[in-house]
Amino acid sequence: MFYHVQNLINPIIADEPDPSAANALQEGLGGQFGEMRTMMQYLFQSFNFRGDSVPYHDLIQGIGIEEISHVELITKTIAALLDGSPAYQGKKFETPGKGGTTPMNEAKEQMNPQHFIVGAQGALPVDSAGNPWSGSYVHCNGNLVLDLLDNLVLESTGRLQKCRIYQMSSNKTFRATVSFLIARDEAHEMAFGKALEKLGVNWNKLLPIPKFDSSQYPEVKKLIDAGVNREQYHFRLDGSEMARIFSGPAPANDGSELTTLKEPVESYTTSPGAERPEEFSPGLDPELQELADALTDLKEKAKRGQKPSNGVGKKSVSRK
Ligand code: MN3
Repeated sequence: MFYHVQNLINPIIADEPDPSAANALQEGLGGQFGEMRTMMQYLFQSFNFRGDSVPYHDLIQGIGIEEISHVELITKTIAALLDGSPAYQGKKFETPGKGGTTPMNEAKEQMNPQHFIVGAQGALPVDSAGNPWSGSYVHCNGNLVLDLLDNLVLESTGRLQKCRIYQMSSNKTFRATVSFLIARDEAHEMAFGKALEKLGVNWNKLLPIPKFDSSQYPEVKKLIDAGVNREQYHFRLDGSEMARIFSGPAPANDGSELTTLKEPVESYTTSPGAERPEEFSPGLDPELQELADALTDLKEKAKRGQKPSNGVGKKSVSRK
């Protein structure tokens, strides 16, 4: 079973809305090599795991759990890039719409109008061409060696695609998330590479693990310098054997070392999106809002000048 903390694994940096960048990022979420696949692939492999090779199980499942946080991060990043974009009057979208009879005029010009018609300015479980995510992307072969090889290809291809996506926009919201995911993909390449190394693969004599030098991207370099691409979290409260694999020299053969940690050193607060009246979202009229507020102690405590408690979901129905 699983628990969660209502924090993000990496901060979302504020910048202007950029719906085209949001759409490019959909490939990293719902594409064939995106975060939804890595999450489902590693979770299915760990849930179907056979035999008693606990360190391999713990490695695959620990990474699978991290991938849930990546799906969360990239989803919220896409939403942040979309949020408010139809009414945005900054330098990129100087078109009519704001305050007129067509407040969502800009939406129909975007790469994927479903972001506005279906998703209320939020992320969708689709790729950058709008194809729905498919369970057939998930490879769970029931064979440890084959699964590890498949996972290494998945992480390498995912990182390659994100290195391409990085170059599509200089938007800070976009680049912060893409850069973090690039650094973490590299850690996961090391994890599956190391697991295969423990089963006898000698990367020096076989093939190098694919190298796409992302250290040329300043945001990625900062993370690499901090060692983010050489650590892995196991998230297991009852003791993990992941460190029996993820430790010692990295299979990149660059002199770096791998470190297993219980969880990421830092996590970052997140807040729900603003209301979007043009999307009828969340769509609570005053009567319904009152009922929703009755479930929270926010307004009551605000009246009494007390700090509201930190309950998850409470903020989402509050109005100032
Ligand atoms: Mn990932």
